[in-house]
Amino acid sequence: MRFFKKERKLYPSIEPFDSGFIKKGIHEIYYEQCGNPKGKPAVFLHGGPGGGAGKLSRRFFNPKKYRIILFDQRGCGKSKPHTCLEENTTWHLVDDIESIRKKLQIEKWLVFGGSWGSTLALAYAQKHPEHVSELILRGIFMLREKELKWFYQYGASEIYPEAWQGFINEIPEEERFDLIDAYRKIFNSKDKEKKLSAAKAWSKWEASASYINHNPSAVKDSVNAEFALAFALIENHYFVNKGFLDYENQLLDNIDLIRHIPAIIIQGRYDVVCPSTTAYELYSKWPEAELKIAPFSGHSAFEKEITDLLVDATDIFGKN
Ligand code: STX
Repeated sequence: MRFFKKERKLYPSIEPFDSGFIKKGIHEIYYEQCGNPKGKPAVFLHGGPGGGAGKLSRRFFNPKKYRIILFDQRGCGKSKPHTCLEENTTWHLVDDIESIRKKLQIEKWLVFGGSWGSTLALAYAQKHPEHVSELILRGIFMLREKELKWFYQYGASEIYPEAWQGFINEIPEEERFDLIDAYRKIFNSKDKEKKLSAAKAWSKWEASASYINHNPSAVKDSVNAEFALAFALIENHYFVNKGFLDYENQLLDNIDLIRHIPAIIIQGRYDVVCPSTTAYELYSKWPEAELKIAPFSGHSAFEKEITDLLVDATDIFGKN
């Protein structure tokens, strides 16, 4: 037992030692490498989908120990074309991860993913278990009907009523019985102004509910037009299509394919975006994994305890 636990911060800011684009059909996927070129390979899978990796994500890993690979998933961040939904499915992303791995001549890597990044990590690991050395998963999301309904229809609405009001204000009352679909109609329309205002509302709702301590700067960043359009349109596209999974419980049912891979699951007790039940259901089918519940945290990777546990986890696996 450690009584005086040292507070852990992110590792210092770093710049990539290599970056580029991989061309796949109509898409160009931006990737970068940071840290130690001879270090232990780790790939960072960002959230959303549509959130982009961003600079802070480089800092969960000790740059002296890790060769850190980050990329922006199709249609978001620096990847091109921006907000493109064609040829944009979970399985395209899984294939992109393999393309990056092969291009960089990596045999096995640690896979790190939070929120939608955890969904994608599970999908990738189950498809290519032989290339995954360890898994660090945070704020577990398995894209099942009950998870989508909780956050976009009824549930989280009861906890953040004022932010929820902003989310539903975009939608006429008679269409509110299916909000994901109502947003889909707007995002597929030609009304650019309405599309942008809906995208901002969609993005702001998620940012508002992601922190147990209200985080005004995260909420402000979430309504940046370029970010909000990619985030909202891509998330909505994946959710309307149920994550392009063959069936609802696919990621849970296939867990035996990856149970041999060392894994740490990190979950905020008060995660309102991806409630703890999902992490617990995953752990129940995967008892070899280590489940760490942060008792005073919400969803974001930047909740203090969560950052701490994530950096701890990369340090633990960095010793291997
Ligand atoms: N989507 C949850 C998710 O993956 C349902 C997510 N939430 N916020 C993010 O990702 C960003 C931090 C990337 C904005």
